Amino acid sequence: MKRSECIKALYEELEDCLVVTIMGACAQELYDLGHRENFFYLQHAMGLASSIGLGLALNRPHDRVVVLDGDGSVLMNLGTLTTLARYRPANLIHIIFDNGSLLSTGGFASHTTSGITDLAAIARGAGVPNVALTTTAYEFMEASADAFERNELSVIVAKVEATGPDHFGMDLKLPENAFRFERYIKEKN
Ligand SMILES: Cc1ncc(C[n+]2csc(CCOP(=O)(O)OP(=O)(O)O)c2C)c(N)n1
Repeated sequence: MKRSECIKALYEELEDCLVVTIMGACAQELYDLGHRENFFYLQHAMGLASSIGLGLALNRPHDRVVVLDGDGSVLMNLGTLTTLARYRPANLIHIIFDNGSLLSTGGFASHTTSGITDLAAIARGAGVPNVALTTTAYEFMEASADAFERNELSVIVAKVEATGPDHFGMDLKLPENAFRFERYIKEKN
């Protein structure tokens, strides 16, 4: 399964959500589908997309927050799963695209490569109430639909190929994206 296919399948569902992505390939794939003001592409701060998602979810309990993350990023901030589980925001869906690789910086192997580290098991052990491990596009769609229907903190680990876009470049720098994202949230209600 490819991450780009998963993001494409989610794209309509993301319309009214607050969406935070990691940098690099994941951000580019979402951006290439068409930027929306409710998308925030976290640059530089590897590992902290889920922490920003948690802050948003706790402060905006009536908004659905979706975090698009990577295995390397989650491994860099592994405590995030325990913090999510402790505060348990029902409006947060944390999707981890596990390609076993630090793809955006050259494709180095991560700890999940060859099944060494099981992020879904870690999420369960951390106490996340709804965890799904998906390896096919069908499973991913089922798990996402289920997570969007629930009113419960969800982590979906999607095992994807270590492939990304053939180009990088977004006409939206971090400060502008941040200002516009903040404005979107303020104007929402
Ligand atoms: C603290 C920190 N270390 C390293 C980097 C450089 N860096 C940017 S993206 C990335 C890889 C991210 O890997 P992953 O989360 O698995 O996503 P993928 O690129 O595979 O989609 C790295 C190492 C960074 N931005 N910040």
